[in-house]
Amino acid sequence: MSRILPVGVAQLGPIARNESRQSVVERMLDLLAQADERGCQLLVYPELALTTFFPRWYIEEQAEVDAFFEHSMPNPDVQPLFDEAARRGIGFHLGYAELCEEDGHTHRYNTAILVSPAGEIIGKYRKIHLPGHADNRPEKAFQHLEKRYFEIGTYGFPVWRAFDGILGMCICNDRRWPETYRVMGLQGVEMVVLGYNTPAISPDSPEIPNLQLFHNHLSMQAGAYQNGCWVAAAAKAGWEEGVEHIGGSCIIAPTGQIVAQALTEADELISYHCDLDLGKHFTQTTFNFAAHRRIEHYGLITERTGAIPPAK
Ligand code: CDV
Repeated sequence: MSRILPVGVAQLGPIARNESRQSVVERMLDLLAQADERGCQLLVYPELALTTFFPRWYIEEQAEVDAFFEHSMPNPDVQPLFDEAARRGIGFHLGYAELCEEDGHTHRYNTAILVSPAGEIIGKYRKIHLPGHADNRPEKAFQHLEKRYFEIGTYGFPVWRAFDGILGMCICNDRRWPETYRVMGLQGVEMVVLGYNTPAISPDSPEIPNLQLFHNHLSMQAGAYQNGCWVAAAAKAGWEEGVEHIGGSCIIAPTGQIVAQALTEADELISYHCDLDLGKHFTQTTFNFAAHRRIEHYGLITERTGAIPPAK
């Protein structure tokens, strides 16, 4: 019996600093209704989907920063999304800024959750590869202060049995690291869902212009192919508070091919009926890990963080 999972990716256009969560949730509900029309059972929303991408600003006042965080999930602003998705029987992935009390301390994470078609939180992931810097760099056209506002995720890269398959999550910059996919691949992941906010030009890592979209897809296509899994990725796109973000939201097959891709930099739904068994073609042949991996030669990957070239 084939396992076809109809998946939607809900790209969001820009969210202004003063746009309310209620307004954003309305936009998300509209995309949810479109996903329902297409028969989707799972809908993927972007990273930090409920607010503008606030890490671009150095903000002194902690209370002002905390206003961008969700203090519980679901909460009254997001409850309509949980209710409507459950009413329609659609599960979803949602990225948001999480503020929580654990071990008697306040913690802040860049978080994503996977919600079942019945509206229950199945899994939570906290971003591990936090890009940018923690110090104020006012000379930059805009900043990237994830290292200031978030702690490193605490869960590793777990996977969950859900949607009749094995699903995992990562967030934005995580998608550029092969380790992200491989750790999930070693748990038999069949689909990785993720959201991203990627500036078209980043002042911290200026690239040759026009390559951001290419590198976005290159990383995810490689991760999908090398681990025999699907990748469903939702961008927050377009000009947000003076910064242009790439779109390019996509669904990638275990073949490494992009099977659906957003055309705009606005709110847009893409979808595809994903055969969760397709990855077996790779995980039972070229990428049969048990047969072919040589872990006795991979020690440096966990022993060493930065590259150390041989002495001259
Ligand atoms: N939100 C992100 O993690 N963005 C990074 C940018 C800063 C390079 C990304 O990898 O897309």
